[in-house]
Amino acid sequence: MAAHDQSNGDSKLANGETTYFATNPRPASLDEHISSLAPFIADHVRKHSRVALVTSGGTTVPLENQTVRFIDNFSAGTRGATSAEYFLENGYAVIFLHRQFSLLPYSRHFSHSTNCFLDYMTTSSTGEVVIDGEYQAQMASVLQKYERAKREKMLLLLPFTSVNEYLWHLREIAMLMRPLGANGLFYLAAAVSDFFIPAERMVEHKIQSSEDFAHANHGTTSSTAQEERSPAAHMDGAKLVIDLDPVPKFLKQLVDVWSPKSMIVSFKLETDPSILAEKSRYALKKYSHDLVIGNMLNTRKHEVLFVSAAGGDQWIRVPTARRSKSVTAATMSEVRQATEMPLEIESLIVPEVARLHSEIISNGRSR
Ligand code: 9Z3
Repeated sequence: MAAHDQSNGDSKLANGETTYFATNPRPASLDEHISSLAPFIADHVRKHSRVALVTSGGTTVPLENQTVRFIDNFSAGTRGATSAEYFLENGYAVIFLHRQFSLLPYSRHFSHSTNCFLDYMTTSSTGEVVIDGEYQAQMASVLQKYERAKREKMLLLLPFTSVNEYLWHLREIAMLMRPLGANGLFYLAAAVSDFFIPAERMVEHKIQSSEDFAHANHGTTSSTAQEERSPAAHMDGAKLVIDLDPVPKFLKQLVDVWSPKSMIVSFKLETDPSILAEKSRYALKKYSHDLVIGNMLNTRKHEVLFVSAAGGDQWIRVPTARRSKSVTAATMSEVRQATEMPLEIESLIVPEVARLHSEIISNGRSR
C-alpha cells in the first residue's frame, strides 16, 4: 500500500534517486508503522500542533540478504533521544524514527549506562521490589514526563535497522507530514550511511569464508541473467572484497518534493575540525534547506555549529563548568572545573531550533 501520491516530481531527480524505490524492497514493517503514523499525524493536524520527526542512531548496510554480517555507522542515539525530550518540553509532538535498540527518550537515563537496570532497584523489608532511595527523585521526575508524553499522545516510536528501511520510512513519513504544512519539522540526527549494497547486487546467503565451501557462494538473487551484476560482497581467495554503491542524496528530494513546507534541519558529522564549517555551508547551499548543525565526533557533546541562510554561522557551546565529565575531549583541568550540574547541549540546541521554526512559521521563507 502506498499512502501517498506517486506523482511526486520524480522528473526533477537524478537517475539513482528515481530508481532507488523501484529497485530496493519496501520494508515489511512499513505498513504497520503507517497505521500508527496516520492517526498520530491527523490528530496533531487537527490540534495545529508542531510535529518534529527526530531521526536517531546509525543505519546498517547488510552484506547478505539473510543478514549475518553488516557495516554500521557510528551513533549511540544520544543526540536524537535527548533532543526528542527537549522537543516535547518545547510543546512539539515527536515522531522518533530510531535505530532499533539504540537510546530512547526517557529510558535513556537508565539504560546503556554504567548501571544495569537492576542496580536502580532494591528489595524492601516485605520482599517487594522498589526503586532504590538514591534514585527515587530522578526517576520520579523522568517518569512523570514520560507518562505525560504517553497520556497526551505526543510521542510515537518507530524503529529501523538498515539504511534501506530508514530511507523508505523517511520518504513515507515526509509525505504523510505534508498536511502539517509549516508546523512540520525534520531534525535529521541519524547517522546515515553514504554507501550501500543495492538489492540487485546482494547475495542471499551468508558468505562462506572457507575456500572449501566456496561453491556455496552463489551470485545475486536478481531475477534475470541479463540484469545480474557481480555481487557487491564476495570472496577473492581468502579475502572478503566489498564494493559499495553511493546512497542517492535524498535530502534534495525531501526539501524539493516530499515535504517542501516543513522546516528541515540536517546534521553534519566530521572528525577534521578544519573542514566542519566549510562542509556544513556546502550542504546548506547544495540542498537549500533551513539549517545545518555541524558537529565534531570528539566534541559533539559540548559544542555545535549552526549554519543557516537566515542567521549565518553561530557556535552553541556548553560552558566549561557545566560540561559532562565523560566528554572525551575535555582536559583534566576542564573536568576539575565542572563542579555545577552537567548541562546537556540539546537543552540549548532545541530551543534555538524552535525559535528559528517560529520565525519560519510567522514570516515564511524563500528557499
Ligand atoms: C550527527 O552528526 C549526530 O549528531 C551524531 C550523534 C551521529 C554525531 P550520538 O547519537 O551521535 O549522540 O552518539 N549525525 C550525522 C547525520 C548524518 O549522517 N548526516 C549526513 C552527512 O553528514 C547528511 S544528512 O552527510
